[in-house]
Amino acid sequence: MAPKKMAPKKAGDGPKQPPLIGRFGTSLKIGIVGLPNVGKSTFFNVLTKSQAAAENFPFCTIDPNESRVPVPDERYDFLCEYHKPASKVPAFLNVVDIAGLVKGAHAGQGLGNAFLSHISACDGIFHMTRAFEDEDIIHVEGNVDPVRDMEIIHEELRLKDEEMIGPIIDKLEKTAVRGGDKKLKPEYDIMLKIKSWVNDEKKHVRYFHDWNDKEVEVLNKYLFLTSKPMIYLVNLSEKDYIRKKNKWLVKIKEWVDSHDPGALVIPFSGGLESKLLDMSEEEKTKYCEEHKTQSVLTKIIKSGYGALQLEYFFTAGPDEVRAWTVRKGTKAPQAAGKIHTDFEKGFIMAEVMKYSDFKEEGSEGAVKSAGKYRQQGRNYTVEDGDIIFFKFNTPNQPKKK
Ligand SMILES: Nc1nc2c(ncn2[C@@H]2O[C@H](COP(=O)(O)OP(=O)(O)OP(=O)(O)O)[C@@H](O)[C@H]2O)c(=O)[nH]1
Ligand SMILES: [Mg+2]
Repeated sequence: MAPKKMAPKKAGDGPKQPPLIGRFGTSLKIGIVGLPNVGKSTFFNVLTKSQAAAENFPFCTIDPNESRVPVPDERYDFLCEYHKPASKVPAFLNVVDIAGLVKGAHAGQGLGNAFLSHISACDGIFHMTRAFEDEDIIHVEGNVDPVRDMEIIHEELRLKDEEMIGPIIDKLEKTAVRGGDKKLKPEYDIMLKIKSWVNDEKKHVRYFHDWNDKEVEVLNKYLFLTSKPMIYLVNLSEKDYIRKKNKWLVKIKEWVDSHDPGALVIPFSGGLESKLLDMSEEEKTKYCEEHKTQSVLTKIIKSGYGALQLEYFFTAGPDEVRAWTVRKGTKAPQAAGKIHTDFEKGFIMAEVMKYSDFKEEGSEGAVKSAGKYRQQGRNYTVEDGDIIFFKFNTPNQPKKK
């Protein structure tokens, strides 16, 4: 059967995505960054325990500071409910708990350089800031002021980049300007632009959304701290979280809008989330109804995953329901390659059902009769939530997956 040619569907007409700066690959991680004592470890523990307890996945704790958190997804739940498969594998977000950064960290204060190298190993940042008052919990800066705190963190990361940029330019100058290696001249010019942006304008790399492809290539080579996507988590007291009121919220939002346009700000309460975790499902529901509130963990996990520019497709059947993580914009053969390299090498076609069609029609057969089961070729760009069955050739026996 010849694969039908389909025009790839446009991936939504939403606001323009910032350029994809960062490591390639799909085993990316997001680090929790902030001043000491803002609630990072509390949040990390909540993340780790909540999901691990619910599904009992093995190997969720990678080391004491790193864990794989399953990404909650109704579509995945529905597919598991439908197929009742022997094996279930959701998508995971890798989260790293990083020790608190203090002012002067870029210059080595408070073990600063070690912390900064932990951030460097991450691909995205949950920037946690404290907006809860509690006299028993010491604040390194003496009082609660999340805007000042965000400035401290931003500045430490920027200064670290500044420190990196100098030697890169010196080295390029030696070879591309004074030396004979003219090939490196474009990189040198781009580095000058990055330098003027970061060192002179004192902005984060991420702030600028219009880096062109050549510039992104250079940025991907150096992976500056300020190019990593950030999501701002505002840790509120339970009371403030429930009443959705806190004197800092508007100021934080304004600050983020002017220093990191487009970034998400998510208010949450570490206190409430830990409390909910210790309750049974029933108690939790009752408590949330009584207080007209709900946990925001799902939103945080999904946003973190999205910030890394990851998405997943499903393979689903009675043996296994599984979410496969790919970079946004991945083509069908490369997506197949996530499952097995043979799938990519011998790629014939992808048979694709949209999740919404599956849900609506009620079965694979019904999707087929409705003409919504599509055969896609090599140029098909996989979309989040696609349910895919790959057909492929191998020199050996073709194996079904
Ligand atoms: N009142 C209140 N206390 C909190 C909240 N979240 C964390 N704490 C307390 O704040 C203290 C520090 O919390 P951690 O989660 O260890 O803070 P951290 O950001 O990991 O600190 P470092 O690892 O030292 O950078 C602990 O005593 C927590 O119990 C919260 O939402 N409300
Ligand atoms: Mg901690």
